[in-house]
Amino acid sequence: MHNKAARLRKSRSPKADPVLGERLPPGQVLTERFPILHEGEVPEYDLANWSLRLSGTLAQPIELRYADLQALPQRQLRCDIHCVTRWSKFDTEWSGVHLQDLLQAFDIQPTSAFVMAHADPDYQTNLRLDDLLHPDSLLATHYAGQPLTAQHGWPLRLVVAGRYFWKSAKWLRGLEFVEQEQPGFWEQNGFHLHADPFAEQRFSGDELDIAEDAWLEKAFD
Ligand SMILES: Nc1nc2c(c(=O)[nH]1)N[C@H]1C(S)=C(S)[C@@H](COP(=O)(O)O)O[C@H]1N2
Ligand SMILES: [Mo]
Repeated sequence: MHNKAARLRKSRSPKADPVLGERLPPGQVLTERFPILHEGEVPEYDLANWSLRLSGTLAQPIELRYADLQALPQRQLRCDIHCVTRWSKFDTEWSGVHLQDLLQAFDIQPTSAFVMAHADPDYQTNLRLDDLLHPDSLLATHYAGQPLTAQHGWPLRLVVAGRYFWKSAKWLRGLEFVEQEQPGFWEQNGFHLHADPFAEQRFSGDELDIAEDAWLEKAFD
């Protein structure tokens, strides 16, 4: 059913761009547009009923409301994003909350090294806690100065700029702190557990090959 990894493997890798050099990870193509990619339908929310649940290896689970996030320091992040289907976009501008600020404000001390991000509709992705605490990661509520659009993850999404963009779960609903790393949705379907774009960690196997234009068939802003 989810043979995306198998399909992407089959195609050629674009050549490195001599001008963009080190900034564009190997095998990526730059786009000015903002592709929209996800499985399933865009969820609809009433913020009155929305919450973000932190659970797992914590002293106790906690449910945060949107207002709790708004009360935290609002941080900016300017970063490049890289999708495993080969598009990259430079200088994206997000704002929202750093996990570190959130943990501090609620006196949460995780005792385990991994996190499963839980998102709607039925989407999970595994991360290292260190990846989420990285300065290039954010719990984002805004893009380019505006609240996220529904399609890009309103009201809350992860941005984990140092990993392929499937790790940046849209419609984030929970962070589960776990002792053992478990594969999330795409990680169970042939994609790499850690997804470093500069190391070209696309697949859980070893070969790399993704159609350079497959992403152009998708929706854009
Ligand atoms: N909840 C959820 N988040 C998701 C996905 C998804 O299917 N569901 N797809 C991921 C993938 S593969 C990509 S490339 C990015 C796309 O984000 P964008 O639509 O804002 O470009 O969202 C990621 N986050
Ligand atoms: Mo993606």
